[in-house]
Amino acid sequence: MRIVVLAGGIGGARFLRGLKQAAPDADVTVIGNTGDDIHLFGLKVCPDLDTVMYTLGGGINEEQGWGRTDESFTVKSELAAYGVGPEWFGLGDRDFATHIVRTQMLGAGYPLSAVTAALCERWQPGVRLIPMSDDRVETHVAVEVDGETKAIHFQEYWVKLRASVDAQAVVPVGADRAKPAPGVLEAIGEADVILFPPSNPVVSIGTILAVPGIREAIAEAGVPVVGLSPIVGDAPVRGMADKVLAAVGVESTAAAVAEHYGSGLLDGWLVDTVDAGSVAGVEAAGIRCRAVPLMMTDLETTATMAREALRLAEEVRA
Ligand code: FO1
Repeated sequence: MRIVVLAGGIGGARFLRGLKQAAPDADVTVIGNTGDDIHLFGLKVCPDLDTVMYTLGGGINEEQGWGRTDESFTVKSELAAYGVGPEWFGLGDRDFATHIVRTQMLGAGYPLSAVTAALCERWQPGVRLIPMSDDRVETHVAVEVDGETKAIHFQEYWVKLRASVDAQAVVPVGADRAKPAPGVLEAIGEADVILFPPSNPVVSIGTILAVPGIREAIAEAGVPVVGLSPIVGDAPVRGMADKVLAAVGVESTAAAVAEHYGSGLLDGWLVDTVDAGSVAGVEAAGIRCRAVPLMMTDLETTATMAREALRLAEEVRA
């Protein structure tokens, strides 16, 4: 079975680990979000691609869900000694190696998709990880600080400000001119099922869908598209998705996220059992809906979630 998964960072990566457990023989292609990418110290950092690669490759810092395990921060502290920041973005020594290799290959003319494939040679994530685009896309957030509205990089909003101020707007800069990376549209066209894991619907999955051609390819793929709600009991399971949902006028409920994606895109939607009351409303919106446990507390629980998503896809296909 060929499965295509649109993935952001931590939630998407954790789900993928369960999916691999649930469908070990499946051919999984992950279309990764690159809107979180940031250029620091002359290096290109791809947080969501790295979180998927490290998580599935066994190198992730498990409790953080980002960065490497057994990390040290000698380079970061030496940079700080030179007064070179930013201090607020924690790049570890092991992680620096990934960004150096990536930036070196990009400098040599390799596209991001080829660089990602090369990095995955080491990590063997067990899925094909393709960035949504080889073109530069960076999510910026409009915030009001000291009475003036300004656009800041998503990482500054997310990590430095901890999303403590309201986002007036969230803009994936460059998305409108970006092209799907080689293999993205082909993977969607050949998929037997397409999954939206519990990633951030705005800055992760929304950014991938903002690349012209991707949303259309999914809508026209003619195969079941099933999503899992990142919102449980009116609150994001992790992260601050509610902050960016508000910026696009979507309330922080499992049903609202389904309707935000729309029945033109989604055929099925899994909500957590605490949101069982919203099943009827989602079904009324033309999206098949089931309530199952959605807290990814351990590998087996996550595998069960993935099985439920695949089961719903078969129900939809029937
Ligand atoms: N998130 C934080 O909350 N604090 C950090 O210092 C931080 C550093 C960092 C370094 C590399 C990397 O790949 C990710 C990092 N993240 C950090 C997570 C990152 O902001 C998020 O993973 C995504 O951008 C959101 O999905």
